[in-house]
Amino acid sequence: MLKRLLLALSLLASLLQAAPRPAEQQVGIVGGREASESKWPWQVSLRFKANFWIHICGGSLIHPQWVLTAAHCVGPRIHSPELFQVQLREQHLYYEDQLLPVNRIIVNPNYYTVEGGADIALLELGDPVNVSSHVHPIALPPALETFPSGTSCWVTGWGDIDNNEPLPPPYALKQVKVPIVENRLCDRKYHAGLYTEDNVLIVRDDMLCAGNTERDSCQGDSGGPLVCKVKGTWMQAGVVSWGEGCAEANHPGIYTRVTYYLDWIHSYVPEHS
Ligand code: 4AZ
Repeated sequence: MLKRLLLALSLLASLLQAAPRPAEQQVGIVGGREASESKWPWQVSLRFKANFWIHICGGSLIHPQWVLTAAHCVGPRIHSPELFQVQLREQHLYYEDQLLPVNRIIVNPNYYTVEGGADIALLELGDPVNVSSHVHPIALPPALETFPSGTSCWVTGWGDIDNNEPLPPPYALKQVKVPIVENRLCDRKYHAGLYTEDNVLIVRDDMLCAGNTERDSCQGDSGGPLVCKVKGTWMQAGVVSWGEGCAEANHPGIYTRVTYYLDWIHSYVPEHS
C-alpha cells in the first residue's frame, strides 16, 4: 500500500516536472522576456570550436576592439585564442552568424575558481568593429559607484531558462530586470545554505549580488553583462559569474563587480576609442 502510494507520488512528481509552463513564463534567462532588437547593443556571444562554433558564454563589448567576459569561460587553463570566436549582437543565436576572431585572451591573474573571485577576463578582437546604433560598447562605471539596492539593473543572455532547462530554439536573446542584493545581506543569505563559518566571506568585496526566485541569470549567461541605468546612463555593474543554482531561494546570482577591476581593465583597454 505504502509502496503504491510512493509510486503514484513519484509518477505525479515527474508529470508535474514535465508539464509545460504557461507561455508567458517560458521565457527568461530565468523570468523576463525576449529582448527587443534595438536593445543591449553591447551583448556578445562567446563561441568555442567544437563540431561547430558552440555558444559557451556571454560577453560585452566595452571598446571597439575589446570584449569583457568571465575568467571561467576561458580559463584558468590557457587556451589558444584560435579556439574562440565572438558573435556581436544577434537576436537569435546561430541564425545569422558572422563570427570574429579573437587575437588575445587575458585572464585575471588572481582567478582560480569562481568562488575565489577575480572571475574576469578580456578578449582582444582581431580588428576593431564598426560601431553603429545596433552594435556599440557599454560604458564602464565610475570607480565609486556601488550600485545600491533599488538601482535599476538588467541581465541579458542566451542561457538556461531554469535549472537544467536550456533556452529553446529559435534562441532569442532574453532580458530580465534583477533586484540588487547588498553584499552583506547576500553573504548572510549564502551562509544560511552553505556550511561555511560565519566569519568567512562567501560574497567577497569583488562580487555583487542580484536576483530572486523569479528573476536570475543561469548557466550559459556566464560572462555576460549586468547593466544598470544610473542618472540616465547605462553602465556595466557586473559580469555573470556564479551562484547556487538559478533563482533558488536565498541564493541570488553572483556577479564580478566591475568597479573592483577598473584599473586592471584599463591597463589593457584604452579609455577612449
Ligand atoms: C553557471 O553555472 C551559473 N544564478 C551562472 C549564473 C548563475 C549560476 C550559475 C546565477 O554558469
